[in-house]
Amino acid sequence: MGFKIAVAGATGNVGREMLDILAERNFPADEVVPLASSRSVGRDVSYGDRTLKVRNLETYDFSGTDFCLMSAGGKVSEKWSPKIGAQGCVVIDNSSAWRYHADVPLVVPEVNPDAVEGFTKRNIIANPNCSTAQLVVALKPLHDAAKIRRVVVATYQSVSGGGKDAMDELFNQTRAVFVADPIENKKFTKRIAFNVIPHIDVFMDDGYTKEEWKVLAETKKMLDPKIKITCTAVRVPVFIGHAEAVNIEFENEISADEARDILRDAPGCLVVDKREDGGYVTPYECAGEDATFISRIREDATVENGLNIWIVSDNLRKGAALNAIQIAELLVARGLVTAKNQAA
Ligand code: 11C
Repeated sequence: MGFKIAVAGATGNVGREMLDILAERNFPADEVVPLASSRSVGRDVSYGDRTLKVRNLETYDFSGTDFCLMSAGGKVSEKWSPKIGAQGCVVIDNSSAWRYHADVPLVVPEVNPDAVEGFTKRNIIANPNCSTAQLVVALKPLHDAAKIRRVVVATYQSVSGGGKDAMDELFNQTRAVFVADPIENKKFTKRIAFNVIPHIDVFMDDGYTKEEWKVLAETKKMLDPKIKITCTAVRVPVFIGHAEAVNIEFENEISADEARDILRDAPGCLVVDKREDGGYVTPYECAGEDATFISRIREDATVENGLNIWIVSDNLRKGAALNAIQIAELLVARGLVTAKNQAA
């Protein structure tokens, strides 16, 4: 007998990806229940070759459900995740609501799998921000090999990170440019078509954006609080796939060739680094893929032990839905969650 798993926020970009990935990976589920706000109740969503009807998150009884994959935004998660957890259902939350709580594990299975053990306090495990997830998958094996001292990240983030409305805005503005219609900015503060915007999420008092702060705080929580890290997060007119240009300074010597070999063997990483025209991965090619792709690995001769790398991944998959499902798989593999209908 398998698990009963709810997907909250099932009509959103990440929720739909969660349903696809559950089916694709044959997650051992007897029942999958798509949930959303009352506005979306009754809508159809796909789960493999089946069509499921969306049910109401607010009236759903979680007591017989083993997992809730939550991708309904921070406010909904703040309100509902503790209630769902208290009903004995393990919440794997994709929002930023719980990531920074000391008693909530923040987990990327390739990076800090043992942290899942701490989920029982609240029955909540947090999924990182998409730009952090792909970053730590690549940094972890390099940190283990040569100890990272400092990281400087510039992100190039696709509009799907901002949800379906953001994708529609890029599409509509691009079309408007070609047919000479007026350009409307709703989701983004400036035009995104044929432009780049150095602003994701709200501004903080120190001049950084919350997106940049998340990369710092989450990398420290999952990888090592001693790592010095700074970030500039930029939105680019790409539908799916976040890219990152990353400069890394190490405590110990590490060559580009050594780094390439280490990353080739590292879980979740796929090195494509041919040093020729097209011998690297771009966001367009990573959409729909599970791997974190690493290209352009080269030494930075301006510091003692430095490397530059280029990281690309599908932000809706490794950055969100896939990571959440990998966490559920890890809990199952370690016997930390067993199916309620089996125990009965
Ligand atoms: C973006 N990274 O690309 C954001 C989306 O904290 O999970 C995810 C926000 C988060 O806009």
